[in-house]
Amino acid sequence: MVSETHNLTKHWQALDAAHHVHPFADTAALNAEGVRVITKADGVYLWDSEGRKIIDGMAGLWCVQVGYGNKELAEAGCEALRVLPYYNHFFKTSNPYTIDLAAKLALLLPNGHEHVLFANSGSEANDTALKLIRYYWNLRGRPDKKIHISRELAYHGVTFAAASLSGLTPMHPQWDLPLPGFAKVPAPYWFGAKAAGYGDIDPEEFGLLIARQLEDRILELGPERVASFSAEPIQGAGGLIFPPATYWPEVQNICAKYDVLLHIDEVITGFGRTGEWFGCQTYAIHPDIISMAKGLSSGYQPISGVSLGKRMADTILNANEEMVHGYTYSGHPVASAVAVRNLEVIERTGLVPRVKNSIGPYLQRRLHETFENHPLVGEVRGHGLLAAVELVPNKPERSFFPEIGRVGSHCRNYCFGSGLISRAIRDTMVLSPPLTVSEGEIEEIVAKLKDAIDRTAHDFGKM
Ligand code: PXG
Repeated sequence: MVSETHNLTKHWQALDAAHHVHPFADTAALNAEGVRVITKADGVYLWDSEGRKIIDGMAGLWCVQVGYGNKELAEAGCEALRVLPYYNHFFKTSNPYTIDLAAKLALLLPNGHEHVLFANSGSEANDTALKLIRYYWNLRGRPDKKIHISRELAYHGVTFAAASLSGLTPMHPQWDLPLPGFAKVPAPYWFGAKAAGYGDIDPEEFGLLIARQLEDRILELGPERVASFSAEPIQGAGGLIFPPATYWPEVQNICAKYDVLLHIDEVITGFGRTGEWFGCQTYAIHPDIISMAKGLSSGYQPISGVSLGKRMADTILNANEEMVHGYTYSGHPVASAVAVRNLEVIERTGLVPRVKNSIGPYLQRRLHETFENHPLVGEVRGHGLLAAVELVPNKPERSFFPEIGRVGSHCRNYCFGSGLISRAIRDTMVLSPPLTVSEGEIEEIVAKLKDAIDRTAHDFGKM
């Protein structure tokens, strides 16, 4: 007998296939397979329309810091919906929710970042950041400084500018990107160094070498033409790339030497993910401009922001002319109210020190214990509640599988089948659970991932 839930799933799958276009999807293939319909969520768990319980090792898309089902955030949103469901900031107006959020962020942000502009997504934040960088150089009488440098394997979003800034090359050809004026330098991906021909270099030396390629690129392009360098403190969607300790200090020296603005994308690393409020604090980075999104509202509402360091704020905010930029929903009152409450919850419940001192180290230790000597695993790496398990054919060689992504997606399918969401980036299994995850839930995640990696190893003749 076909159950009622099953019929409902089929109904939703058919309607979804008929009318809904999915992001980052092969539509025909997805429709043939049928989507998974997620119907509710609580804590670190999701449920699908078949009633299956799934543990979310990715906090949605790296964003649900406080876990699902937080009633305080829901109440803050409901209250704002009742009191002030919408108003804008264009007509010389503001609202208490957005004012509170900007003031709260000014207290949390590093290095004198006291001013924030709001947008609705990480991509919009990065578009905004690049516009502000151009505006800054125009105001400073340096209109030739127009080239934006970023890194290979970077992910900064999908709008024209953010996709151009991104260094994941499959993101470009469908849309004739990157736009002119975008240049790339290599990522400090030490695990891939041997395969890329750098030999048996140690991480510290590799960090310096890669940083100095930024200098070479700036000199090649002409420092007088380079506006900015954009980077995530830790590269997220590019495969969780943790820079060697030597990398960031050298990059900062180079940016200062050639008067290149440093734009830091904290969309994944912000709001406690690395055990500090911002990844900049983890790596002692002093950015001129910061993009943030995701964990700002724990993903409960679409909201993002760009903060200005002193140098940019002093110039842009004293331009004595209208800054011709802003969105209908910049600083939306409901999203702002939810974000303020989210920051309060993160602070009150001590989630940031929890990631730094207890639950982050617990996740890292359990992954190392479980996978360090696994025949399919080349490296376990992580920081805070970000972790990656790199699947390789030969650990000492640090080489990759010939058909990149096949083993990873095979393993990812086993994870999904057993009720764990883990992301496969190329052949690297990635975890980024909610900051509220318990030790018991980490045990469940690790056990399910181990089962999936064991089965994958077996299928590919490694066990
Ligand atoms: N910067 C970074 C560092 C990101 O990770 C964006 C900007 C863009 O944000 P929006 O809100 O425009 O999506 C992101 C987004 C994945 C995945 O599968 C990662 C992201 C988005 C979608 C999927 O890892 N990161």
